[in-house]
Amino acid sequence: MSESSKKNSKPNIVFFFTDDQRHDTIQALGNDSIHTPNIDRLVKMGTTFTHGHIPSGTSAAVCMPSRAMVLTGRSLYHIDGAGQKIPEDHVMLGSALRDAGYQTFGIGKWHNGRESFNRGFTGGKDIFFGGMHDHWNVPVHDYDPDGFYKGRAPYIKKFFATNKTEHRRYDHMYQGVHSSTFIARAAINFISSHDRSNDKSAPYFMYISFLAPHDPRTMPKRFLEMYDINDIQLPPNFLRMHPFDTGELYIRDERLAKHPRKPDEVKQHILEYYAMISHLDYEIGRVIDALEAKGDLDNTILVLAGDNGLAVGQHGLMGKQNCYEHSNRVPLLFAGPAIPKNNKTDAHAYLMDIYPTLCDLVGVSIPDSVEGKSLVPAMNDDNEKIREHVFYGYERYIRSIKDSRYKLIEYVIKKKHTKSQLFDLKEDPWEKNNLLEKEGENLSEFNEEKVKELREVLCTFRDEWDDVESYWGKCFWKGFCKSFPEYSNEKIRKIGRLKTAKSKVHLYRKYVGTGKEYFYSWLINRKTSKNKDNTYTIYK
Ligand SMILES: [Ca+2]
Repeated sequence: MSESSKKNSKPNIVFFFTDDQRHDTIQALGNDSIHTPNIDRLVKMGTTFTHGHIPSGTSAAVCMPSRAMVLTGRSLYHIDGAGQKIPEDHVMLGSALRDAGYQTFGIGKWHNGRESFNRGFTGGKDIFFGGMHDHWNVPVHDYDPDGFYKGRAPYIKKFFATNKTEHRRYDHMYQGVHSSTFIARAAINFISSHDRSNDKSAPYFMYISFLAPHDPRTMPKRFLEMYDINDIQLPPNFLRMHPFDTGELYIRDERLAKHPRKPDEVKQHILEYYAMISHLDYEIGRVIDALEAKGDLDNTILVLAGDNGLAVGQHGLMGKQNCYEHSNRVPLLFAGPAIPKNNKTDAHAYLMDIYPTLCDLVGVSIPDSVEGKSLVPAMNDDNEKIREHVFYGYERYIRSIKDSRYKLIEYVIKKKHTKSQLFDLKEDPWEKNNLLEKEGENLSEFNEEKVKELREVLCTFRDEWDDVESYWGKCFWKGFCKSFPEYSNEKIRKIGRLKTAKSKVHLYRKYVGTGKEYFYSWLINRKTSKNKDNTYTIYK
């Protein structure tokens, strides 16, 4: 067999990556209120990881570290900063597949720095560099083989406040075409033009990164009309206000609905969220149909994953800046050759496992820089749980750990440990009853032991994942160990004042949503000094 025909025998890979889609927004997985016939089809075609997770995130823009973990297969504190860019020694999924003979093609949202895009992809279309946008006017780029993406075009950023036309970096825009539609269209065009019968033509890895269902929640009207507000139920853990400070109660996402939350307003948000997912589902269906029409479906591995969850009214929250299950569990499913059909597993998966899983499935060696684990053993064996515990860390405020049944969440606000929550997820999957609160000072022996056990495991993750090496970890663990010195170690005792970094974080938070936040969040991990004119000198 010649080298080229050997390469050609590998299956294609099509990766659907959705933005802010919670794990339970798929009808085939038990949500009767939502219409997702095409994702349901994927569920039947393959194996669903009902417990796919992100380990929360180091930025309020949780998407950014989450995507960096997917693209590099690395854990939360081993990506660069909060994932604003991807260093060259973190071999990206696209690069690994490209080196193994794949044609790699990227479409849609890219949240991890312009310079890394071409390291992963040999081609692409309609690339959006950024976090979120009005879905009907998305500034996008054609693929630039030189990787500069220099195109500039007129853009009115503040259309309420000024008639001034600015310029920003993009080269075209499909006014009035929804992001999910033009992203699916680019994928379909790629599929129909790709010819694998040609000897020079390789199998492809297509990364289809949607901007939906991230807000602003808009979609073609017919998808909105699928839903009746009277059929929408409030979640069982709906609260008008979150009962205590999480550190992020008033961040942008939390201001999408009024405080205190009103049931009718929350129901409307849920309806629009579902309608947007139904539209996304329709567009995913068009791509699957195109694969089928081309005769590629039987020789293609399909992946669907969401980059983070979303509260939408649960626990009195709207966003994803917390460590509850709704914000950190995501859809994760695989279909294709050698993947068991109509199969579900509750193995503890992270999104960083997708990378080694795909390598494993197509026989490509996993680069040393990858930390995730192949999920293939769990596809074929119900007893294989991949990992015993799942760790979550949100910014500098929250750390959490769960085993197959219990979950502990710890909060450090304003440098002090303020709260512990222990949930029995088997009896209380909606995380409503804090077992520690119910008992007050008189903890049952079991719960006392459980907290102790989970704290020990949390500290193991802290040390193995190098949480304390990050600015966020320094803040959290310094505060936590002030209350619980028994969990301190040499590194934590050595942490000095975090004053300089704090002022940078303050600036970061001040600029959230303006585009400058990425600069400040990048700055946080750099050794800098502040000058008199409020600029920074950066030493490395
Ligand atoms: Ca997201």
